[in-house]
Amino acid sequence: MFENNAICKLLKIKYPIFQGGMAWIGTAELVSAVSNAGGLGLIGAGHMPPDILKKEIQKCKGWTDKPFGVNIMLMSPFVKEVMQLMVDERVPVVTTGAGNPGEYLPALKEVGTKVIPVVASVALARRLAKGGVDAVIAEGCESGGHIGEISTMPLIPQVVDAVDVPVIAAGGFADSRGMAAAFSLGASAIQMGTRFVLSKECIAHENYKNFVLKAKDRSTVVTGRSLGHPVRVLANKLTRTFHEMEAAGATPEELEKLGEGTLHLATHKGDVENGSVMIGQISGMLEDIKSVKEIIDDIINGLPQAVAELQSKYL
Ligand code: TUI
Repeated sequence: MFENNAICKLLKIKYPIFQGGMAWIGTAELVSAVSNAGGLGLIGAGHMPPDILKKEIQKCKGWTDKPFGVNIMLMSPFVKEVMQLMVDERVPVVTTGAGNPGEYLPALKEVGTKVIPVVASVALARRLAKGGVDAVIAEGCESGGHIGEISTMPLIPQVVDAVDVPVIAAGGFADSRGMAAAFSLGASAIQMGTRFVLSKECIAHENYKNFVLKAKDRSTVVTGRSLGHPVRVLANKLTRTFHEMEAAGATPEELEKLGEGTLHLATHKGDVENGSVMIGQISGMLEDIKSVKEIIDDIINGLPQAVAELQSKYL
């Protein structure tokens, strides 16, 4: 299985499943569990300072002998030092969010690190593929956290047609049916964040997990469109205040200030009313907390049935 899968071959992993690199909760506990289960775990570096990130990398190296990666937010104030750390630590895979990692490519390639940016548009996918990245993650706006404006279904085939590197599909995936759909759109792998939040190994506060378990199909909202950086979160007191202030003509500075520190408040303090509960739209489908290994095994084991059901619709 997956012997000819472009992503499994490129990264030397068993299954073409990435764990989205989530800030604060994409820690060594989750990352090593995903890599040990045959997928690719990714530390969510967010705005983490390099000394803390280094400790997280060292934990991963101790807890798994499989490939893992780091997801780097290009807007982080520490981005230059963090990229140097990737080189020094010979991290196998770097994924990037919110920008163009082009200037860091030569140094990373030099040490054999695979560079895989997250893109939310065809134009950026094309530009980065020409610039020499190893693959691209095309992320639809069904995802949680910072998002683009195009949903997964139209984004994936357009990116697949535009680039000649493998494509990982992200945004709305959580089961075997989704994986079969990603393959049929031309992607070689899926990335999941939301599904792995509801895992035993994820260190998110239990209030966060319980709030996500209660989510229905329409429970998420998008804040920050007027600021030019849309963010998908579960609707709560914070999002209602945000939208009221926005409608009342609050300045971008006032709105930015409202969001400061709110992700940590939700993930670690468990304040799911005043905190930012970033999660994808597929949360509405999820009803259980499983181990990472169960999550991955269930998707892989369910794949033949999902494909058989596809065929039953037309054969
Ligand atoms: O990065 C994400 N999602 C994230 S990062 C994050 S961390 C955070 N921490 C504290 C407060 C707020 C956030 C939470 N969620 N996804 C990857 C992603 N990248 N989605 C969209 C993009 C993107 C957007 C614009 C990539 C490139 C880009 O380039 C601009 C352009 O010119 O097209």
